[in-house]
Amino acid sequence: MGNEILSKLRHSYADAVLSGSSEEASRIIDQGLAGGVIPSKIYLEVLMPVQIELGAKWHRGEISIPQEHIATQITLRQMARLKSLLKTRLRLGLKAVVSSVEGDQHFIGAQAVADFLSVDGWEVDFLGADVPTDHLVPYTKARQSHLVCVSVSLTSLIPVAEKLIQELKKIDPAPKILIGGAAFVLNPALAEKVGADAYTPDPQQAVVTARQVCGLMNAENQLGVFLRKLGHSVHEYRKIRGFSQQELATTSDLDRAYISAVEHGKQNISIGAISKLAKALHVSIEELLIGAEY
Ligand code: B12
Repeated sequence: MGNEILSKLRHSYADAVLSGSSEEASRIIDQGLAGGVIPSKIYLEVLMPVQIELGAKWHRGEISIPQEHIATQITLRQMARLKSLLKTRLRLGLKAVVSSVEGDQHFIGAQAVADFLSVDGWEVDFLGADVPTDHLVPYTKARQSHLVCVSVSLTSLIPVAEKLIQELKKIDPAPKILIGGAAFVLNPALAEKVGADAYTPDPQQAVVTARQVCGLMNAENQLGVFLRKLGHSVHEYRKIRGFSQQELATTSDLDRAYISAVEHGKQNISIGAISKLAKALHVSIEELLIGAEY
């Protein structure tokens, strides 16, 4: 039943964008949403395949360039709209650069990856199509990005992607590299050859793989990240309240050295101690913890 709805949506959405009707396209997406199809499913299983089919029609000479361009613009607006309906997760405190390789004009797939990473809590710089290697590398370095997602649609540009990855790996500390795009869809083994840390065929898998390659799924690392954020939160609230570490220690009945270790993210703090700190800082435990996530 779910597949039937999606298939109907794909057909009517394709007709709408091919006739150049933005209003009709919007109405069909509304229909899907009203029928209970979740926005990420419409994004990935309606907009993406229709975009690929549309482009294929253009490549086969079945539709004109203006028709393809209008349809693409309509879909880009719907992508933005559906993205805004997806609930953004807590921020991860990690940065990602998403870009098409130099010489590649295709950028819709990269846009989709950027959208899904952003919804998953990454701070994303989406650079779009055809970004020169000798600009992309210094940019990534200056931004201290943890991840670079490279989109390659043209097989002829695989050597360019390989060179780009070599240059990105020279950055200290080197970002993790995720690769994807039409050039690899038929031959995923090529992705390993270019030296990327991982390849995934679609944006939904990309967000999981991005977390894996950046070590976020590692329990010990997660605890370390959480403790650093909690320490930052305690530090911020202490400053707002105008307390010294000693004053906070006295009010919360904890040791000053303990407070210092908490603020530096070095203390595997107990819930009891979090409760004492929250009380002394006149915030709820939730506020202290939510503060820790941002
Ligand atoms: C539309 C289109 C164009 C448009 C692009 C406009 C635009 N705004 O992007 C225009 C007209 C510019 C174009 C031009 C050309 N194109 Co073209 N194009 C397409 C087409 C039909 C659709 C591309 C698209 O938008 N797909 C929609 C997105 C959503 O799909 P996607 O890019 O595959 O992305 C998905 C995944 O791959 C993944 N993904 C993408 N990037 C990344 C990155 C990461 C990190 C991850 C994890 C995942 C990921 O996520 C997406 C969603 O699932 C494809 C066919 C196809 N099957 O894709 C050909 C295609 C890519 N084009 C092709 C060719 C040959 C060309 C031209 C050389 C044609 C020509 N002779 O001029 C030029 C090259 C221009 C250039 N220098 O880049 C070939 C490439 C063949 C190859 N393997 O080398 C393809 C595959 C068509 C074909 N079967 O021959 N094209």
